Amino acid sequence: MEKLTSNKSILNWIEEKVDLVKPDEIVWIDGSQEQLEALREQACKSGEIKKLNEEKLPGCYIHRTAVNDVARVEHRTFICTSDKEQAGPTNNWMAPEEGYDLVYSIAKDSYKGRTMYVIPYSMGPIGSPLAKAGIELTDSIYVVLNMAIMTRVDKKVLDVLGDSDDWVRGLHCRCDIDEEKRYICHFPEDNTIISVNSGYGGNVLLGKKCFALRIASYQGKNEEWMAEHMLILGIENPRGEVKYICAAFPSACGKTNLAMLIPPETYKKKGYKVWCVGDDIAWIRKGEDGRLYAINPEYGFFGVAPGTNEKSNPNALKSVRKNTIFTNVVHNLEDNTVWWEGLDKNPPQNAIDWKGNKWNGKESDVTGAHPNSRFTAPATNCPCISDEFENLKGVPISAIVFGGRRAKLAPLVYQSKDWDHGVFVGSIMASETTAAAAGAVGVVRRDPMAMLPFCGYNMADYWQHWIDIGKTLDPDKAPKIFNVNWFRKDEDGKFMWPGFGDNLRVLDWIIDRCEGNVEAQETEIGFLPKAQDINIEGIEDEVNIGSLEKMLNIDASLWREEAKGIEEFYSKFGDRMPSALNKSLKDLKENLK
Ligand code: OXD
Ligand code: MN
Repeated sequence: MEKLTSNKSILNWIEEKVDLVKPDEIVWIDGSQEQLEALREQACKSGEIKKLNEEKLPGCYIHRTAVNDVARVEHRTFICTSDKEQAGPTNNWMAPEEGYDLVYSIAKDSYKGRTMYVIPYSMGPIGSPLAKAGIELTDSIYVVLNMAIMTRVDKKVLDVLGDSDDWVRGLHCRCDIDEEKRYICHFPEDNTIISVNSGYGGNVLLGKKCFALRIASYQGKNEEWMAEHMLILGIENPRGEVKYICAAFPSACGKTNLAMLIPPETYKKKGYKVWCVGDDIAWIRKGEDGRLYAINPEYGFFGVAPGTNEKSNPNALKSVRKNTIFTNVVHNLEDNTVWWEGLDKNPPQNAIDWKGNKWNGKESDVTGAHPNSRFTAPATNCPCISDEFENLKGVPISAIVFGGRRAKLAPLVYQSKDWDHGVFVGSIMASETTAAAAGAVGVVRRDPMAMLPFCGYNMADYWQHWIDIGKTLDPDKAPKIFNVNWFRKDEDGKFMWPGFGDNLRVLDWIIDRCEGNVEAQETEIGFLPKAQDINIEGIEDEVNIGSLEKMLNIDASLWREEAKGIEEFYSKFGDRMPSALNKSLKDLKENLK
């Protein structure tokens, strides 16, 4: 087949990999609908995917992964840098030579009898100065079809790249889906990712976590930009002005829901709108005017299906009605559609569960969909996708928001004192575990900037990079940094804040702070709202000034305990800890005395 480029660095690299894995055939993916349609047909014939009801779910397909291959495998994910310290205490490390030897020995000859698909793709709008190119080699049509939704797969990527060798190399080999030989290895010094023995999204859609976070965070450090695990949303006020917020949350905190939030009635009536630019990843860089600009490097949503419903996220439901791939959800045989726990109260009676077994929703005592079952949907399907989604310059960021799930500790919202203190607030992010994850409930897990599994280098150096970026910004133009906690509980263990669309009320205060429109009170941990400044019009039966005051209360003894936990966490990083963060911790302890 015709090669789509004459770029030597690409052709040489592919030739080397062909020699290694020995495919029967090589197919270049040009991103055309005809080619993708032919691949869908082929995958339907082989049973890799199944076509769903064309009337109800046009262009949609369902796929099941192997039962041992349903999530990212952090314990088998490696950062392979020459110096172990570069990967830091929070990453698994291997020396590059050892990493290559290991994955190459597994990948060797593994494409025999198979086809190699060459996928040229762009993370970010093609031609944007913030975008980056990648090539993924894969032996899975499922990966090709998902990449074509999640990234911009197009021959144009190669035309724009020309002869440059600034592109990320990705090799994916399904091999035998052997858990014991599953490795996701990153070689940041060579812009390379190699993934073997998996067919599950986060391990094999190499543009997403592997490139757009792990490799990109490393690139960003060297090129003065930032790759962050953040949603991007725009809030339009009744005057038609839109302010953009980037927000980072650990898993199980409703990030995709927040990214597509529907304003409460009172806000809607006044003319407020919320626009989604991205639900998972933001690439952020200083623009010519000195402000920080963000793009969403992705082109689709790879969202968790269970729990997605008309109340939690109506816009996500609308996004998955066409041209979507569902993975590990229930296949409803009654009308050839899909279902998952938490969609509605009507589980199908005649269905196939995520493991491929017959399943009857009323009688089965096992869940039908895997808790980490997913939809892969084009971002442009989303009813509230921002007009700026394809803007080559990105959107200017007014605020950065960090969050976590804390029953008693963190107030509903607080603002950091300045940029460096904001970096501290991000670095101490933590979440209490829920029943959704294996292990004990309520255990505090530190997840700085929600980047713990995604930072491609030493986390202490990453914090220093944040501080260094701050130094390049005029304080008037730097985004203000906040922390939110939607999950504060009362004495009876009940959530005090209604959450979902009502979270806009908190974002509203945040934007007011950014605009200098509202006063705040200075406390031990930062600036807090006065209870009366959070707009509760329309939810007075759920929230009142008294309960708001409780949600904004700071329990100094709990915070003193927290400071100990932070100190312990920081101690893992030794002398690499940025002095600005040590200082913020010292100040916090002083304030709490
Ligand atoms: C994701 C994750 O899949 O953060 O987005 O795990
Ligand atoms: Mn994520």
